[in-house]
Amino acid sequence: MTTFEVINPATEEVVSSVEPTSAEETDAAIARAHAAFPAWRAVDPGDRARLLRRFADAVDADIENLAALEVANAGHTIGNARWEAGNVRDVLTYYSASPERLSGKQIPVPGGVNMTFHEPLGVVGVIVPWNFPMPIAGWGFAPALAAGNTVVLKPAELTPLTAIRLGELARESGIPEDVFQVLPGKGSVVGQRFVDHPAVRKVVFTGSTEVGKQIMAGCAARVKRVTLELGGKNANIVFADADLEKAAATAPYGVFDNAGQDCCARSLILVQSSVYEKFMELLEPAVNGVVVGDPRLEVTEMGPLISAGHHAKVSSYVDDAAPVAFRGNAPVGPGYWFAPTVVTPPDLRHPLASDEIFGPVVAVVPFADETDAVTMANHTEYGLSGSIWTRDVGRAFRVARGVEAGNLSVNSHSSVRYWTPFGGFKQSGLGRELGPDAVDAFTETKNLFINT
Ligand code: TAP
Repeated sequence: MTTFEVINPATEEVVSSVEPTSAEETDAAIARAHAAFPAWRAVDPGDRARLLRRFADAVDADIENLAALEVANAGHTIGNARWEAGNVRDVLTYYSASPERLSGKQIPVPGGVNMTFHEPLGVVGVIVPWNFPMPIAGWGFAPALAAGNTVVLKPAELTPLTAIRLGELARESGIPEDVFQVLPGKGSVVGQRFVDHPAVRKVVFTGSTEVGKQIMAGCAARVKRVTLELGGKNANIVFADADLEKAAATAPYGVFDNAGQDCCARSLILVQSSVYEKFMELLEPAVNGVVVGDPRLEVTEMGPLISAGHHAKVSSYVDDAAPVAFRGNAPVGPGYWFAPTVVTPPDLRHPLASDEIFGPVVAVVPFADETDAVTMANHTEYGLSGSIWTRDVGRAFRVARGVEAGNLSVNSHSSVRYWTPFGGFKQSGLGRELGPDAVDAFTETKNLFINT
């Protein structure tokens, strides 16, 4: 089978070539994972916990190497790539506590004793996109393995290198080869087999809403469990009473981080009309200050877009007719560079205000009052995350309760903390990853009654 080339998006050079997994090889890997399941679920909880901690330690010892791979493969800045590898370590460590805490309940019933068990599902298929190849993989495989499932993992075709390395590190840590397998290849081949193969009991998918819908439909045909993390068009709501300097200084990092290729990117800034002009004055130097360039350099804050195709898609939004307010800087020459761009569409029906562009393009739109802000933030069918900037605590709570999104932050742009649940409302997905309850998504509750 012909290999596919892995391209460095900052240089357009070939980094490596990878052999894609065929449909037959995928089926064989799923069969091995299915055969490995009884022994893996029978591993003593303490031993399974120790194996996951060893895996976490191996990731920790390999952080510089994993980060360098991600810089070369995905164009992530070295600072971000180190954080991403560290996140896999932390998520593995966090869920290494789970095998010893998978306790059920004893429920009082008449006539006997009743207890519940949390049983693993079997083979779990994890399908990962190219925007955060390491963390998104870890959010799926760590709780799945902790609960006693075996895992087949498909990285995105554009970014397979860190997933392949994580597979090696798992084996070096003593996780049996068939318990955690990494299968690079096409979504339409490998990913589709995860959906269609009856031995795969659950699919965890992160990616576009369009493919997510296909996966959900395919899983429905087999009543297969599914977790979906899909797109977002997230509002950053700035009220007149906010610390405007701070809101404007941090707004670029809420959307341009990872070159805007982030389902949590705050790509719609809603600003109360009374401070709109002031906010725009403050935003311009902040956007100009974003350091875009060689992702290997410690000072760099934003790298390139992932591919030529994606560059063309993002560029199509910023044509000559686009209402561009101002743009930051970007290198010229080889690499899929795109300057941070601020646009001012006339209303929320404009594609710049409603589409998930998944690039460094942010729309700024004024609003009148609190009710207006909530209505505007909810105009989209997405509902993943968002920010609220205000000094009024009551308003912060009212608006946070009113916005239909899974992850909100007040006076901050952060969405992901591995201790807390992450996921979307509406078409942003189904189910939650991370946090104390994520392991539940990888188990079935069994009820047992004993007649006494
Ligand atoms: P998708 O096509 O959704 O790809 C995501 C993952 O699903 C990849 O591993 C892909 O494999 C796989 N896949 C594709 N078709 C599949 C199928 N029929 N069955 C099973 N798996 C399949 O996303 P993309 O093309 O990379 O990006 C397109 C747009 O999606 C972006 O512009 C952005 O708007 C959105 N996106 C959102 C997210 C998040 S975090 N929500 C992440 C990435 C992209 P291949 O690599 O072989 O295609």
